[in-house]
Amino acid sequence: MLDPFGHEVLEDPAEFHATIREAGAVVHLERYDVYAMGRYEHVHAALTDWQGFQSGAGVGLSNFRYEKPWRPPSLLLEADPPRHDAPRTVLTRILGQRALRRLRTQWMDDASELVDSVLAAGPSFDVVTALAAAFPLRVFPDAVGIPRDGRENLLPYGDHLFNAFGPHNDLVAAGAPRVAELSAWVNAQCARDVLTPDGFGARIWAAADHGDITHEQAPLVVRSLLSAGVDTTVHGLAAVLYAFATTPGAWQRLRAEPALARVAFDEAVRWESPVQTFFRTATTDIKVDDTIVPDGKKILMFLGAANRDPRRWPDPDRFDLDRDPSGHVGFGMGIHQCVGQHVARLEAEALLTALAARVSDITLDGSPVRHHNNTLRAWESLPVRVTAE
Ligand code: OVV
Repeated sequence: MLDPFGHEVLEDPAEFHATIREAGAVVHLERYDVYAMGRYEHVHAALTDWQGFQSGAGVGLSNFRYEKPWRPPSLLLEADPPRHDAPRTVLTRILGQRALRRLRTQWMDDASELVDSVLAAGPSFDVVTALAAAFPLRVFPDAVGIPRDGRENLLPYGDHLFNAFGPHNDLVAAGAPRVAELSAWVNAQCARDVLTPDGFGARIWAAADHGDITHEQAPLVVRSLLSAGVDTTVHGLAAVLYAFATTPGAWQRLRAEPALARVAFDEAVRWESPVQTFFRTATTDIKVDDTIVPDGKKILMFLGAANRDPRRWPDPDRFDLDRDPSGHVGFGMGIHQCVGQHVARLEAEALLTALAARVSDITLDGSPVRHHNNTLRAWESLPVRVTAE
């Protein structure tokens, strides 16, 4: 069978995903001695069963029962209840919809300003660098409260982190030379005295003062924001812009009904699944259909395959603004479901709203180029041409 982390599959995983789904509810991948799931029903069930399918042994290929993690494990992503729960409760509050209301006006203005400056430079541009990367990098680090210096490290750090959930292939090797430098920079941004007094970071430290988490936990919770909050939103925004640039009629539909921006983003997260995979680890011998997954074995969850499972989604390969995408597993499912999803949706809403107000058409203007990553479905460049009003 093909390598799920090989360049052929990373370039276009559709066929491989279909093979995994057709092979059964769960299949053994000999190459890595792991199990794999690609059907919506079983991926959803496993993600919801945190007792049977744990995260505490790591959500990458590396099994923390036997291998030392490359960085101190995340207190959220790579932890199980009860240790997982206090940090999760803190971030749920800090990143919740109510807490984000104070950012909304500013982010809408920032998006308008960014779109204006991009359009001023001409109708053709790379939408990845000009918008999908530029917008999160403009608003998110400020919202966390880190200093300006060194922000160019955020995307390379995230790129390596998401590669590191996969096997030690060429992608991981290519990132290795900068790991120490990038990690040192990210870790330094988590200290209380470098964070602004009113951002997400400061609120995490305040939660420690309040006794909700310990002061030892606070910097690692800040690290989760810097780890999970940048590359994911960049490629989520790239996904929705790609969807609009390649789906006839979709942009006109959004222009007529700008309130569709949020559901469009969720449909793009389903359709493209910017986070393609995470692993779980069996906590006991677990029967899935007729197969026993032995205790301690890793299970590779194909979120991207589940999100296009024809057993669950009619015409799954179609980006469809008339579909209800809720229930997709692009943000995960269960107790680990993306705690930052409201931040991501607000970024998307701001950017799409600003763009829809000024642009009457968006089409591809050249060949898009994929960026290969062991976990992320990403774009290197997406040349577009727009009609500005
Ligand atoms: C969802 C996610 C991805 C990467 C890192 C983390 C979380 C983290 O908590 O560090």
